[in-house]
Amino acid sequence: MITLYTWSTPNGRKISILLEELGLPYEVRPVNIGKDEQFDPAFLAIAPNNKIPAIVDHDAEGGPLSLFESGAILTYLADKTGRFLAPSGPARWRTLEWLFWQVGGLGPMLGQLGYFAGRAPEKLPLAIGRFSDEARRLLGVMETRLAASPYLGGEDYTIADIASYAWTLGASTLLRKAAPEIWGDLPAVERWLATLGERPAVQRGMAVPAV
Ligand SMILES: N[C@@H](CCC(=O)N[C@@H](CS)C(=O)NCC(=O)O)C(=O)O
Repeated sequence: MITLYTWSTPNGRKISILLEELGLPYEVRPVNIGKDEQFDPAFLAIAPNNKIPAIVDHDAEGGPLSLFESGAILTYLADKTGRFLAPSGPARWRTLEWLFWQVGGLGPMLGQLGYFAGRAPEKLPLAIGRFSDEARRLLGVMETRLAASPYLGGEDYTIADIASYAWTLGASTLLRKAAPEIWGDLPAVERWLATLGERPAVQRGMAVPAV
């Protein structure tokens, strides 16, 4: 059994989508970050960076294993099951480069844009301009990649796609409303979003946590 600590955000949904794809049994522990539950000492013992997602795999080799950081969790679950990440060779590294691109680039830039263009009490044009330029650039990089291959890692659907789905969907809807300039001509990204959005496991994972 796996315990998933999560909330209704794109980073949390990466893990629920993968768990649904894998069909692994898991229980959900919602961590309401709007109520500062991420600072609860019991959660910090598992996730010292006070951010969701985190997991505990109670059946890990050698005893229960806790993990935080979505990229580490996705890689761990993919390796544990032998699915959605090649075990070796170029296909593995293509997937991991796009996974790291998402975790270090797309996610943080869209997250900052969401704050400055949406939730911030004061609208700062310099910050909004900086992060919308980066968002537009990153979506353009994604468009170039997906115009050349069906999935981010190449021919197959992998954890790189799973990591990017909820963030890109958010960029195409809520963020695009707040900062329309980020969404240019992106037909390959739109095709990819539609393909992933049709997967039942993606739909189920996007509904976690049920709060
Ligand atoms: N690099 C982390 C980012 C996780 C993250 O930013 N989580 C947000 C929700 S999407 C969070 O828990 N924020 C709470 C806080 O910052 O206190 C990962 O990929 O797991």
